Amino acid sequence: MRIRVAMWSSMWFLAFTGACAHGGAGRERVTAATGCAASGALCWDFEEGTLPAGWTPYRDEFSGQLLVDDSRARRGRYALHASQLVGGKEGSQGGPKKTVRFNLPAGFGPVLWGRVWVYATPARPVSHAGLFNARYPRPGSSERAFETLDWYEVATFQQKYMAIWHPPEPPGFPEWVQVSGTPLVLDAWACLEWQFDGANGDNPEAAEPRVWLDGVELEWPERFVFSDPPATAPVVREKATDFTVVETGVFLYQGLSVPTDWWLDDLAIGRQRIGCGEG
Ligand SMILES: [Ca+2]
Repeated sequence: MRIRVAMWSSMWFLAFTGACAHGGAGRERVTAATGCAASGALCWDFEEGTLPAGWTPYRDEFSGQLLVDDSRARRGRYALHASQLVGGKEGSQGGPKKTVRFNLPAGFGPVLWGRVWVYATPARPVSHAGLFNARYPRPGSSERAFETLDWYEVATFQQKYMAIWHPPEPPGFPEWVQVSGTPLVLDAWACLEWQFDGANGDNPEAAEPRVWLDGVELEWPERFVFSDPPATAPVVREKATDFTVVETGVFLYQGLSVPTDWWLDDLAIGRQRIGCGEG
C-alpha cells in the first residue's frame, strides 16, 4: 500500500506540473486562489493560448468550434471557447457537440471534485447542454474504452442547471437525472463546482451528483429516470474504483437554433473540494 500510494503521488505530481507549469516570464504565477496550487489538484487556466497538453479533441458535430482563444477570459488572457454552436432543432435528438478529453493519472480514486468558471451568451438553451463529465469502469470490468464507462455529468437543461448519473454511452441511459430550479447564469462568469462520489462509503450505490453555483449547493426539485423508450426498472448507480477520463466543452443532445457561445476558464479537478477561490 505504501508503494502504491507513493507511485500514485509521483504520477500525480508529474501530471500536476505538466498541467500547471506554464507561467510565462514576467507573468505572475497562478496561486492557490484558482486551485492551480491546491494539493493534489489538476488545473487548466488555458494561458498556453492553445489546447493544454494531454487534452485531445473528441466530439465534433454540427456547427461551431471549440478552441482556446483570447476573446474572453475569467483570469489571464485565454479561456476554452465553444464558439457559435448551432445545429439541429429543439425537441429533436442531435445537436452541436464540441468537446475535448483528458485521461486521468492511474489510481485517481472513486471521488472526483471539480470546479470551472463558465460564461454563456446570448441565450439559455432549452436543450440538454453538457459542460463536464467524468467516467469510470463498471464494477469488476476490465473494459477501459470510453464507450464502456459509467459516468457523471454537469449540464444545463430547460435553461437550468442539471446533473446526471449515466450508464455507458451509447446509449447513456436509463440515467438518473436531477434538474435544479436555478437558471443558467447568462452574460456573466459563474463558478460551478461538483462532487462525483462513486464510492459513497458503505452504501450500495454510487452517490447522486452534487453541484454548487457560486458556492451555494443546488437543490433538485425535478428528479427522474430518463430512458428512450421509457424504462420501468430503477437506475442502479454502479460504484466506482477509479475515475479514468474526463470530458469538457459543450455538448448539446438536442438541437440549438440560436448560435451560442460558452467560455470555460480555470478548470480544476481533484480528490477534495477546490473551491471558487477569490478575485
Ligand atoms: Ca485563463
